[in-house]
Amino acid sequence: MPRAAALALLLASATACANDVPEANLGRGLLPEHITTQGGVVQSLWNGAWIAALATGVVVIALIVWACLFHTKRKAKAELPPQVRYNLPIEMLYTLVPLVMVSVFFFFTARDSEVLTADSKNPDVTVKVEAFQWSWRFTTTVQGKDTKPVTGMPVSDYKQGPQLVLPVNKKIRFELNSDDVIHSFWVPEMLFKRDVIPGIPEDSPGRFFEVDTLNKPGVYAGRCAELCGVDHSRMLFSVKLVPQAEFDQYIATNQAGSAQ
Ligand SMILES: [Cu+2]
Repeated sequence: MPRAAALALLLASATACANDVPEANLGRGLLPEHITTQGGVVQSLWNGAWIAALATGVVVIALIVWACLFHTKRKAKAELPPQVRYNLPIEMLYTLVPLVMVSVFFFFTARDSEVLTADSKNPDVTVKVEAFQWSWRFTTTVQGKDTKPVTGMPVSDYKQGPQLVLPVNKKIRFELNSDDVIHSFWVPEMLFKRDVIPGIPEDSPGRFFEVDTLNKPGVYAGRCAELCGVDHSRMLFSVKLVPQAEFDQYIATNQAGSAQ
């Protein structure tokens, strides 16, 4: 039964794809559970933005309903109601209120952007991320010592992609490099992604970002989030968060050779 076999294969591959989609619950505004301190900042900004947007929606809908119910043309009177023009208080109100709203959004966005792009200059672990068509190469540096680079190839399951091992409760710096086209480094559970753009200067803020990992050991899927060619969707990788002792052991057994 080739059709049944094909169907079984299709179902198997469908489930294989589904397992790298993080669980998104309504309580977190459909975002996955974050694994970095910075992810927590994004989560609060997201929640706040939704609360503000929903509150605005409630006020606007209430005003529309109020106008419909209490300000309709009376049947008995055929003429137009008094026409009001140049109502200064009203015009002030609908100029100032949106200005205040945009300013509030801007304030919180600017404040959080500062946190998300902060440069501590003394991370515990530095990861050189090299994006290429179509996978990733990760080189981890701890206390000035490099580990052997982990190089991947295009895969259809993130567990078969290159794996980046990182310790929990540590400050990690990602340095982004690309020699071909624009890619985007994205671990959904970090609630953050950053384009990897070829040719921008070494010390440019666009070349790196830092995260503080939380105590949430596990294996998390990562992907390229910028359409970069035919195998873009197969640029999958994983991040494995491990306790410090396990990380130390990983570093000890994967030390780059002295020839480097
Ligand atoms: Cu890519």
